[in-house]
Amino acid sequence: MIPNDHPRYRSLAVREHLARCAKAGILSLEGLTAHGRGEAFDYLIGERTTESALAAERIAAALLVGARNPVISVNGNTAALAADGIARLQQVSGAAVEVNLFHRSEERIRKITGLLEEQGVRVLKGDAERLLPLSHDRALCLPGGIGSADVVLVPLEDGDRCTALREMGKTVIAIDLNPLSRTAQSASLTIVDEVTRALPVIARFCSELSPGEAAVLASGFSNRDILRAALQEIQERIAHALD
Ligand code: PTJ
Repeated sequence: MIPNDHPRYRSLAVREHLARCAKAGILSLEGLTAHGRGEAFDYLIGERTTESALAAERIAAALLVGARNPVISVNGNTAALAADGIARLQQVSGAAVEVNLFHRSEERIRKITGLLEEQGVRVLKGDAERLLPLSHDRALCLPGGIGSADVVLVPLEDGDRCTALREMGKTVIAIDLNPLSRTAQSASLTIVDEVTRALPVIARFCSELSPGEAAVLASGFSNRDILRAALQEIQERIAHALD
């Protein structure tokens, strides 16, 4: 039982929730360690949406609303933390949602799909095929989903799939608290923010942007500049940590 006056109440409650999701077979055990890495980077950005993240979230909305066939790829961590955020983003962006797992089993796919559907997400189903040039199971995806997507949103990605998707000509939007990760460096656009904070902001921009604004934003951004700004914000925070 976590006392709700504990200064780290939210963080502890999220950990407890994720531990329950791991016991229920939704989150992989490895997902717990991935969450810990994310928490460490979240400290470094001040556990808030930074200016550079906000700018990236606006561009992400522009890419999603301007896409022909946008797909949100959901893994165990994203489903456990943000099924409601995925539902809202699907509503406003019209994106399809596909479950894609590193530690893949049919049982986990079924459980994660159930969790998402409870929140109102329409989840793509069908026979996954090995469409990506990868030796692990993230290669498996649906021909009518990630297989034919032009824009793919990948919260908490694991690196090499991001590169594979880009080599297939797709625009990849990553949400990753670690601006130094291979995913962050190889995505078309990286949002350095916590997934539960990022998704509602992207959804809000999806409703607010005019088609003209979206077209301008989607065509003129540099991920290197966005990552540079994110690193700069971390450096400044560290420099002033003891002030
Ligand atoms: O559910 P599965 O089987 O597909 O497995 C999912 C995990 C997360 C285990 C898998 O994709 C993995 O191993 O990911 P990595 O390589 O650990 O990368 C996860 C990245 O997400 C790391 O850079 C973390 O810093 C970051 N991260 C962790 N939690 C969050 C996060 N980014 C945003 N929001 C978070 N809550």
